[in-house]
Amino acid sequence: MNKLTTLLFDVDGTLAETEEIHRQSFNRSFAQAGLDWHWSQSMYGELLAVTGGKERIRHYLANHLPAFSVPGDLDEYIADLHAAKTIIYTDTVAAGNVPIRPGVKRLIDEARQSGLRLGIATTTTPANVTALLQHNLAPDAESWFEVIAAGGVVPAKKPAPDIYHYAMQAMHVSAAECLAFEDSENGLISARAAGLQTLVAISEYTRDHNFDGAALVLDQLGEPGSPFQVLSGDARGHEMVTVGLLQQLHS
Ligand code: XBP
Ligand code: MG
Repeated sequence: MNKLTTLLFDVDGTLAETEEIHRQSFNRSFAQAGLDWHWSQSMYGELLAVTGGKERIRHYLANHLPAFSVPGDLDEYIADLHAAKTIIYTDTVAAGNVPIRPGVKRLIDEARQSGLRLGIATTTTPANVTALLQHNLAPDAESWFEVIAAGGVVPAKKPAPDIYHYAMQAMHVSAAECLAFEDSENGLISARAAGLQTLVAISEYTRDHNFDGAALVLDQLGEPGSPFQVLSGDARGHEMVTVGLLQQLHS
């Protein structure tokens, strides 16, 4: 029986409720570019089915604005818009007002103290991860993670398993000794396809996602005095996600 040695974390929706900040950053970048595009929360909830900001803009153009004539090269146009969005996003997050989700810091501290190894596997742009970790978790938080696998380092984004394979290869670990943390259906599919047992904590934009195959589905990771709610699976009598619960889940 493989011992649990490694925890792999998604970022958006898992470490913090960042998708709403992404949505607002997209809209501000559109306005900045003189475009009258606007992604409402319900529209954004639908567009989240496409992972990756550039891919999401491309999908929006193809499916919602087929008549829009792009000035010049489409790839360049999307990349420029996305680069502007990323600056707006990282500036917003670097202000340090993005609360890390309940239980995340507590669990990461406990995991580090108990010698578990940590990695990140996310679709979002690396600069976004740096801004979130440094300004909202701890100035040295990036160093807590042996690998930060993010964005375009792999050919295919979630729900493809590539980013999780990349993270495990970089850490020289097998899926059997890992446990993944996700918030979305695409993320769960990606982790499962990489052979990973996965704990889901639903987020603002993923309440109605399908989480079949998750080891445990919760509303949050829980804090002392603020127990999690089990949405599916067996939490073995625990009220917050601890290393002890993870080891029980893993075995
Ligand atoms: C979620 C995503 C990302 C973000 C936007 O990432 O799909 O694309 O929505 O970030 P995660 P970018 O895997 O962490 O849940 O614009 O940088 O792509
Ligand atoms: Mg996510």
